[in-house]
Amino acid sequence: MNQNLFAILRDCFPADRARPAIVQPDGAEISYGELEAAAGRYANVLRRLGCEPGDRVAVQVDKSVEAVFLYLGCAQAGCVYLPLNVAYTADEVAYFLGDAAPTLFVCRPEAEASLKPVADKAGVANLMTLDAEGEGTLAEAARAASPDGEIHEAGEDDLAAILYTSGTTGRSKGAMLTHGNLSSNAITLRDLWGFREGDALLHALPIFHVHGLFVALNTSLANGSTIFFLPKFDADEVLRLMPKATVMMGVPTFYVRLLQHPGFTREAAAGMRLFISGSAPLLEETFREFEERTGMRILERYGMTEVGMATSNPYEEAPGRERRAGTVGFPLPGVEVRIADEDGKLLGRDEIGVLEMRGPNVFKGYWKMPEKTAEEFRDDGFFVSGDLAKIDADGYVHIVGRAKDLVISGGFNVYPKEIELVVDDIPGVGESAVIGLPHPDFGEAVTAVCTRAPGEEVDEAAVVTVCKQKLANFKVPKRVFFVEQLPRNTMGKVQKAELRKAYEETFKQS
Ligand code: MLC
Ligand code: AMP
Repeated sequence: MNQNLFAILRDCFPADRARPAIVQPDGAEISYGELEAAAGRYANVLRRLGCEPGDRVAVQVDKSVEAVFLYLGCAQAGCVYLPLNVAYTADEVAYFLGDAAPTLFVCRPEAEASLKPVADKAGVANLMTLDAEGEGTLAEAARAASPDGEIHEAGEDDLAAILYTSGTTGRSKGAMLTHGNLSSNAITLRDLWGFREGDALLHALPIFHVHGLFVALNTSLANGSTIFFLPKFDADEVLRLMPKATVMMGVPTFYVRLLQHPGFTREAAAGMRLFISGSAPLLEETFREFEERTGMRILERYGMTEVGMATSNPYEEAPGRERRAGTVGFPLPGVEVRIADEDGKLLGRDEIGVLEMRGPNVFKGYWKMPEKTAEEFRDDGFFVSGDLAKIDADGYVHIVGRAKDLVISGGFNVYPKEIELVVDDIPGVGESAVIGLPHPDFGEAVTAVCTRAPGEEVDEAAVVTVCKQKLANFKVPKRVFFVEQLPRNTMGKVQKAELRKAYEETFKQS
């Protein structure tokens, strides 16, 4: 059987292809038949451009239904989809294109002039455009293409996507995800979360990361559900569409913002059967306030780029198996998780160590980084997540911290090392330490603490200005503090915990 992700999803589409697959904010509908035909057109355009199975297709575009067609067309043609956050700057994109060597790069029309030299330098053969309205040279070519064509015969282990994830060294790694990784996760989540006839997903996440692209889209498509597709999260828009939907997936910031909205009432949520949260820790107070307001418990799950989804609180609640605040639930069916110390020694109940995982969801390795890949896998195939966790007596997994130096802001990962390298380079800065501080909206806010080089007068505004030029906006420090000296331990290592403590009140609400 063809293990191509598109073939597997297509087998799950409703027999009645007139049913709506995607509904746009203005109510315009794309039926499952149209979705299938559009994926075929995009697959044919890719083939015509010389994209062979296994070739990378890098995509940095705004969220649009055409971007979904392109994603599905890519799978159909056996190409490797490589989505990039639209916030990434030309410097950042240059690295991804150079590393992944795509055959095609699709960008926003307004970015074409600045990215053309970047693409040329990386040796990318084709540059095409797609805008937020779904127009551009790629869309034009797709309209002229035939919808018919083969679905490339793929094995489970063949690559379907590469998603870059920053590293603690400051250098991004391309996580290679296979057709089998993506399809197995989609089917498992569809079944676990009780997807059913009549379900409609409220989709307000970006589609360049695991959460919005794979968890939200693939799971819904694997159920033949309707997707209400919003360009971004906007509480008013989400509330306008909520009566038509049954399921929502979001990062904790979505739920914090909904709870701040006076229109988010029990009645507003009455037609919904499930709210799912992930990508960052959901505060217990958000979980409780949500339950008080709506009578429903948010279902928190845990995952990461390299493994897709790995654990989930239960959908069907039963005594002793309810959705518990502050936990990420149980391993998904078919996924094994365990807690080990740094040397790989297994730890017992309630002991805190690093979470390790194994299963059909676990990625194939980092693109062109065999050594890095080997470092992060145990000999028996378990992937070492870098998240600190424990498993309690009832079997619930708790994420209690991170062994990796990572900040998660509004669901986006920021590796301090990457920001420190940029800040340290700014004339006048001596050295810097980047930390995450508690933030009421984003969960954590990126903050830089710096020293000045002797006799220099560099200030916060100067640091922010340079960061804005070089880094995606969500990575730019929300505050920059200057100190005489960074606190260090006897080994000379900067004591970030001490800095976090010293500045912990910075973003607290009054
Ligand atoms: C935007 N900004 C952010 C930010 N998003 N800053 C820090 N953290 C963020 N996440 C910047 C903006 O550029 C702007 O800066 C300023 O902050 C205020 O912007 P805003 O209007 O409030 O932001 P908004 O557009 O509303 O976006 C916030 C958000 C968005 C939370 C809705 O960031 C979002 O959709 N996040 C979801 C991330 C996600 O999908 N993660 C999944 C990763 S997958 P300025 O300077 O321009 O004013 C994964 C695996 C798993 O982790 O388990 O799921
Ligand atoms: P990413 O690399 O962008 O896929 O982010 C994955 C990281 O997000 C994980 O390694 C965790 O640190 C974090 N994460 C995802 N879901 C949760 C959750 N429910 N609770 C706590 N952390 C989470």
